[in-house]
Amino acid sequence: MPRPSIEDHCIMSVEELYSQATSVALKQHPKQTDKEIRYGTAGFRTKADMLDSIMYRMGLLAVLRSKIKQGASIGVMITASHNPQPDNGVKLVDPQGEMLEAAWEAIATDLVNVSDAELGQKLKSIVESKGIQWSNPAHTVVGRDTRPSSPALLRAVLDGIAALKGEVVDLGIVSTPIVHYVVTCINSNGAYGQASEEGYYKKLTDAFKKLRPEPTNGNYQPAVKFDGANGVGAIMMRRFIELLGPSLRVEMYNESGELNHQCGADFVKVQQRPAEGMTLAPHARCVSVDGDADRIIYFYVDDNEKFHMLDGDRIATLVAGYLRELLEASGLQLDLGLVQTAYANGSSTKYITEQLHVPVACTPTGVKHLHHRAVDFDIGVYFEANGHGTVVFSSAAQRKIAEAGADPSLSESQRAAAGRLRDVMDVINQTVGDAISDMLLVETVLHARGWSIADWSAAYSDLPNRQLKVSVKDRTVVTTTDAERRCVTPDGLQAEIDTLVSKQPQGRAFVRPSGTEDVVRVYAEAETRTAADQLAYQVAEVLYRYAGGVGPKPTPPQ
Ligand code: G16
Repeated sequence: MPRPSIEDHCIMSVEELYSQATSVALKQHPKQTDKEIRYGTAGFRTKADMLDSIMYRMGLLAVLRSKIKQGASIGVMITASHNPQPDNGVKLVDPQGEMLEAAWEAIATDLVNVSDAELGQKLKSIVESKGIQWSNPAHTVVGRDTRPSSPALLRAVLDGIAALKGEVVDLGIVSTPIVHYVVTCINSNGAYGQASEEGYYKKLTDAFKKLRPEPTNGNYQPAVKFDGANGVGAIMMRRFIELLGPSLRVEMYNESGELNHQCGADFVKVQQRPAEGMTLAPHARCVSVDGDADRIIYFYVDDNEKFHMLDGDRIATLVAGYLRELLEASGLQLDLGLVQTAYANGSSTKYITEQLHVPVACTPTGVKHLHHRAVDFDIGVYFEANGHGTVVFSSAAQRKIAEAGADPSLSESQRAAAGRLRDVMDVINQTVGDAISDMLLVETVLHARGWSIADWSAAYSDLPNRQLKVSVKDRTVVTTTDAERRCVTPDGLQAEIDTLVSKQPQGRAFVRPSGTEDVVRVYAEAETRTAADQLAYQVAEVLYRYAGGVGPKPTPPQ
């Protein structure tokens, strides 16, 4: 539909806009199903052909969200990230680049589930109950991943924004972190950086190159093999390669096949093997990103072709250890903490607390939860084991770091450490987990330490672990507590899991419903590979029985 003009805005009353929103829904974006859909771990996600009306309504909601934030820009990202290519999804980004506020997730769920005929009434009730000032402007920033379904879904989002007369900046095909970055830049009037895709590339690469005038150091070699998951990460990396020049040589793989198919960060993490389509070489650093480039996993094969994975836990420990050293060297008294989820390998948590002496917090899955907890620290490092995470610095910490870099009362080495901390901050996309920013951060730390990937891997040994998925009739029958480490329902399931776990040395296992796929996830770790695989299978088997499994039953490990 045509974009609104200023005249339209003045002429149409609020009531007319509600009825226009309803009529566009009925004529162009009718509701496709009565099955309830919820705003999950990372927005709405399902098969792409079920999403048109949801996209339209999220366009409407983005306008209301911007109005309640006095016209601040709100991001809309069309992506299903790690999910298979036929899926798609949408998530909203709040003004400071953070995920949508939890209370509005419920509003979003309500809005997409009402009938078309009730849509105008629902919009009215949101506006009235939230006290939204209709006269406020509304600005949105929209991006999409490379899925074939994304252009049509974008049109639905734009129709939703237009129906309520919102303004839109369409970034085209970009990663999720770029949408978060641009939203933050616009709303900070440029204080966070230049509000464009090009501004993003430049900020990260300038900071990265500044931190390593010489590309080599000790065992560190400036070369990586990059698995782009056949998605937007590969497109972005091409631009990074031009700007990085010799400071980091990047060999590209998986640029244009089926998205996330046998490659990408989720495949490598869950399957515990290299992405397909890559030419491996002993000890070469390989990185895999996911479908919207907000997660990253490192891996390599050794001289015996044995696969080694360095996941989000490893990145978190590497980064937290380095930041702690810089803090000590600069004499800055800042509170550093690390946030993980139940998926964090038991060895990583032990290493962080016992060797690094950095406090650890645990939250439910979903970067929104980790981010929320991380901002309680002056410097909060948060990572999910699946490679999703970043570092956040409080405003006070940023100010103290900047001041220390120029404080004449400090020694030269203290000032240098504070200056380095300030430059490291610029490589980090603090707004959200960002695969490429995280990669540049890891490369910065490895370079500073003069480490090869094997040196990094030697810090501690992961407990063998296994993740499985179980399909059940209704995954909401599984509910959890204690940061998803224990399940509450179905009755009796946790007691069975406890019994199974108690039989395995260093055993740990949990189950939780996925917020992005129609499955219940199982995680198990134990002292040996065989024990971890066996425990995961046994837990999947009891889950299948207690939670109404459908389709093929879990099969014992070979
Ligand atoms: C999303 C979330 C992550 C979460 C992942 C899996 O990642 O942003 O925080 O770990 O889903 O969630 P679940 O286990 O609930 O399906 P992505 O990369 O797919 O957006």
